[in-house]
Amino acid sequence: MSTFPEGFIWGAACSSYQSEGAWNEDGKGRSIWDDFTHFTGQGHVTGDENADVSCDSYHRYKEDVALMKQVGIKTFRLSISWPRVLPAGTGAVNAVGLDFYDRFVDELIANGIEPWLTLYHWDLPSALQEKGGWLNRETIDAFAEYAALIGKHFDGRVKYYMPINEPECIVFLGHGNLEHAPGIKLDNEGLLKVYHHLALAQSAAARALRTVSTAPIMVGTALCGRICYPETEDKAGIEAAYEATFKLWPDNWCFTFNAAFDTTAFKKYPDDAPAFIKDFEKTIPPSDWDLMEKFDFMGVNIYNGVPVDRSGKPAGFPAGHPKNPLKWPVSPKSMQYGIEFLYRRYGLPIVITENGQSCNDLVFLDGQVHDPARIDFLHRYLLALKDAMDNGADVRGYLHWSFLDNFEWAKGYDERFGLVYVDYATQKRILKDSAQWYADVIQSNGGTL
Ligand code: GCO
Repeated sequence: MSTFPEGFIWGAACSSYQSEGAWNEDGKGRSIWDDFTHFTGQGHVTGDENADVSCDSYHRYKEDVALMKQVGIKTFRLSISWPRVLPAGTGAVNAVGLDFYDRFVDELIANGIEPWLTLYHWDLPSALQEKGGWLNRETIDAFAEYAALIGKHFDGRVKYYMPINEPECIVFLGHGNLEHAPGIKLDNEGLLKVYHHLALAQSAAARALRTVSTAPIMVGTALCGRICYPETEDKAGIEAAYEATFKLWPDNWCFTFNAAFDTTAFKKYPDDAPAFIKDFEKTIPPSDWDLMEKFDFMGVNIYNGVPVDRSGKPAGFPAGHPKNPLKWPVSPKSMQYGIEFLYRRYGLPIVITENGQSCNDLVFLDGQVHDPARIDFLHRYLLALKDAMDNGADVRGYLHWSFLDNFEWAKGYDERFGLVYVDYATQKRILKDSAQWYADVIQSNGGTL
C-alpha cells in the first residue's frame, strides 16, 4: 500500500513498574503497586506475582536500547517512576533515581531514538496514598511539583510528555472494581472525585511543564475507553456508534473517554450525562474550570471495541470470533472508528500511544519465537489506522505496546505483549518474528503493509 506521510512517528512503549524491577534499590520509595502486589493471598494478581524484578530494565536498559535500534524503533515512550525520583512523592529528590532516567534518556538519544515521557503510569508513591492518594486534592500539587522537576531536568532533551496514563483505568480498575492498586472500591461520587482530581492533575502538570521548559514541548494524553463501531457502515450505523461511544449510561459510564476528558476539553460534563454526574458537576468550584489546560495532542491507547447496531445496542460477535488470550476481541474497526470519533469530538492531532496483542508466545524447538497471530493483528490494525487517516483524521504516530514482554498488572506474567520475548528466569531476550515484521514496516514507512 501507499506509504504513511513523511515524518510519521513509529515507536514502542513501556512503563516503569511493569518493566524496571529494582523495586527497592538505590533509595526508591514504595509505590502503591509494590504494596498491592506484596499484599499476597488476596487474589489480586495471578499467582501472587509482582514486578520486583520483571525484565530488570533498571539494569539492562542498554541492552534493550540496542535491541530497539536493531528493530529501527524511532520513538520510545517510557514512564518515570514517581517514587524512584521523589520517594515521599514530594520534597527531597532521590538523585540516584533521577540519574537512572538521565542515563536511559541519554542512551536513547545517543542511539537516534526519541524519548517520550509518561509521568504517571500508575505507580503512585505510597506516601501519598497514605494521605488519601487521588482522593486528596493535595496530590495534584505534589504531581505538579514532580512534573516541574522532570520538565526542568529534561529541558531540551525531551519534547513529548504525557502526564497521566489512562485515567479511565486508574478510576475504574483502581478505585472501582478492586482489580488494580490501590484496590479500593468507591461509590459513584468517589469515582467522580478521582476523575476530577486526575483531570486537574494532568492540567496542572501540563502547566508546570510549559512553565519550566525553555525548549518547545508537546503535551498530550494517553487515554483509553469504550469504543463502539458500526455493525453496518452506513450513515445511521456510524452515528449510532459515535453516540454509543460517548454515552454515559448510569450503570456503565466510568470506562469512557469523555468521562475522563470532556471536563478538560469542554469544561463540563456532557449535557445528557446521568443526574448524579450533573449533580456532582454542581459541586465543582467554578474556579476549577479555569485550571483546565489545552493539550497539544491526543494520545490514545486502542486495543479493541464492540460493534453496535443502528440503535446503538451491542450487536455481539459471531460465534468463534477471534480473541486474544485475555479474551479481548480482535476488532480492527475499533482502531479506525476510535480514531475518527475521537478526532471528530476533540479535534486534536492523534497519536496511538499504545496498541498491541497479547499472545501465548513460546520459544519453539528452533529457538525462535514465532508469533503470526500478533503479526496478523498488527497488520489489520495498522491498515485500519491508515483508513482513518485516509478519511481525514490527523494521526501523527503509532507506538506499539510493548517493546518487551513485561508484567501485565493483575494478570502477572501470563500475558506477553512484547515484540521481544523475555525469559524471566534468565533475563534472556529473543526478538520475536513480529519484531522483524515491524522493522520492515518502519523501514518502508508502512509500505509493506
Ligand atoms: C494499559 C496500560 C498498559 C498495559 C497494556 C496492555 O493500557 O493497561 O497502559 O500498561 O500493559 O495496555 O494491557
